[in-house]
Amino acid sequence: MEKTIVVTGGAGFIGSNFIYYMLNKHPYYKIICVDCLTYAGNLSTLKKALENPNFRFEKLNICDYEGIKKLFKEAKPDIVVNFAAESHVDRSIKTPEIFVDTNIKGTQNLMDVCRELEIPRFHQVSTDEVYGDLPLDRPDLFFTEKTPIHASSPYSASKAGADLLVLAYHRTYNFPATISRCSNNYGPYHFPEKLIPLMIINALHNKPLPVYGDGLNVRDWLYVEDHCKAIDMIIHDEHLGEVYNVGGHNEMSNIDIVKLILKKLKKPESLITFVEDRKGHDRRYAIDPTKIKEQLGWYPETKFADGIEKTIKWYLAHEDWWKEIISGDYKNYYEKMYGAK
Ligand code: TDX
Repeated sequence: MEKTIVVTGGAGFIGSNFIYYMLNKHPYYKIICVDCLTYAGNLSTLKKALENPNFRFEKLNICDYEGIKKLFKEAKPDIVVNFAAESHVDRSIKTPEIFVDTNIKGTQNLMDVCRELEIPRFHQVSTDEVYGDLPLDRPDLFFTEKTPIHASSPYSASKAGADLLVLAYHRTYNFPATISRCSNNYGPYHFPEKLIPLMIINALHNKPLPVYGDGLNVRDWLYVEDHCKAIDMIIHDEHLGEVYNVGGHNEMSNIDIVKLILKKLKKPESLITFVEDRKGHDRRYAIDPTKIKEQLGWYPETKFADGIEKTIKWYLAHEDWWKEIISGDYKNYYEKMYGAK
């Protein structure tokens, strides 16, 4: 059956991957991308999608009530998937207010328009960071959907705030929403301020690889396409008010990831530079994905060894994409963040 899906934040990393996934998986669906193209949104990411007659792009901020309402009234989406967010922890430490505006108020605004126009389905893309972190010496502990919210950074607090609003809207107004909380993603179109693309690009330029603190912090990595598959399954399932953790049990320390990237690119480990730690740096994230596996039959398809190989190849083949980015705002940002370290 034909459906219209609005994807907010679709010019960003996970949103754009989701658009390509959906256009391919559901050739009869209409996909509308809403994105205000901040520094992290790049329209060239959607170049191929723009050639597809089932795809349309709208430059709009999710905080713009009138603009969103006008679009939703005209397009009558069946589902709204909210990826739009400020997502970089380090930026949130420097400028928290924009995280509150976009991540919390933007989500509220979208939900209010959806309620008013009785849009049948809303999905909030959240993060495992809302659970805070786990100790390194307790490998037996994982985040489940019942783990208390315990955010560490302004970024994760803003995502947690949005999650609480979504659940409150569901309870109070019977708002037809679901939430997914995924572990760290990697893959094509990952913005070069995040660990994996930053390290690949620095290594290619023989520049120092800045590892925060002791490099022993652990993240649970999932290939972005597996995350897209999980969201596709959730939005096609009729259970509402549910939270699903998404992760592939692939925990790795930052330093091991960095060493692996250097090995794959045949670059020396002497490029590794330990720098001042991130403030409030979460030690370990680890997702228990039992619920989504058992209830929806989701499982991750890409093993980390294959996913990282594909990702590195993608960055090697798409220099144009990331060179354009690092010559712009990103460069100023980079100097501000790392210049003094
Ligand atoms: O230069 C760096 N050096 C470094 O050691 C950068 C950019 C990061 N790191 C470390 C910090 C983290 O321990 O690497 C780890 C990963 O860092 P990020 O890529 O910034 O991701 P993280 O902070 O784990 O948050 C990510 O996962 C959850 C995403 O950026 C979030 O948007 C998502 O919600």
